[in-house]
Amino acid sequence: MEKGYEVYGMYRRSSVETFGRIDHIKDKINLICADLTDQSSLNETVKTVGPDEVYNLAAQSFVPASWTQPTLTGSVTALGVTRILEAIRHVNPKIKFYQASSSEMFGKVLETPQTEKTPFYPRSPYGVSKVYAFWMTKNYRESYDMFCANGILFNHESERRGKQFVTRKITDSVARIKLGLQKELALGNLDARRDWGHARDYVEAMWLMLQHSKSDDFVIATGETHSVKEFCEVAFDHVGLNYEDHVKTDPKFLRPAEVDLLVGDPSKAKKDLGWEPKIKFKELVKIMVDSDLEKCKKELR
Ligand code: F7E
Repeated sequence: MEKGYEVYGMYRRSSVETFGRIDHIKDKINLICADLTDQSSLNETVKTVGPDEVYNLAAQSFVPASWTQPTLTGSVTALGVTRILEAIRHVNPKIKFYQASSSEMFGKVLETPQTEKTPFYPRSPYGVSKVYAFWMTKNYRESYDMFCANGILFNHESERRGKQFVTRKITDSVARIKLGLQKELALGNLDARRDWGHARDYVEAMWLMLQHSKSDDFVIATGETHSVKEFCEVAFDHVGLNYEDHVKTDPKFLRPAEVDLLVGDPSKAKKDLGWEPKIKFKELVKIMVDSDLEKCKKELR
């Protein structure tokens, strides 16, 4: 919206509305009800809106849920992308398409750092679905001469992240523990390492990809890797607490297969798009903890 776009958002029907995170802008955007598992609703949406650019950020995106609901994950996260591509191809193949590809495609990494040339080795039904969607996006680019870009985005977080994901789970708990609302935080694998950046920076990269002279694939990352344990250290330390006094591990949060280490090399995005991340690890953690402290204080008031 800041860039002057007329924005349309697609949402799934549910018996209870879940627009909490867009309440402040709901009146300024257009919302259309459709579903990635329903081809005709996608065709109608593309026809009705007549967009110049489509950004597909939709998915069943929680990795643990992809083992308990593997075929649903495949239908939404993998085949859903083919359905959007088909809708675009039939309605207007000139529409530019962005696919949210993921660092989870690298899984059990075959080289470090990971680049656009690193082979994929997904480690979950979610990762496998994203690999399928990546290749369909690339194939529509090559087969139909469509503008289809893949952003291979490493973990991107923010104050608005869902509380199931490890970063927000930690920062929300840090705030609650600091304010006396909670005592302990139970986590799974503290040694997993991720390349964590801020979503605000990464969304700018998505837009830049669609303004580029040709569609391509780009790794979007900070180039730094940190463990879940380090995330805890920095987050608890920010409010004057020691994580070792509060964090415990619970096997319930371990995964059937883990992605141990991710770190991306964003050189190509820097060279071709002039993109660089502005917010680094420690700042990201502090932004998230401060925001959760504010939210909890408001709740208490
Ligand atoms: O886990 C470990 C867990 O769930 C990060 C999605 O946006 O980024 C995200 O996928 C790490 C894993 O994100 C807990 O085992 C330890 O190693 O925050 P996460 P993710 O699986 O990396 C990628 C790029 C996407 O594409 C995905 O859609 O943290 N971990 N203890 C834990 N994780 C969770 N969730 N909860 C724990 O208690």
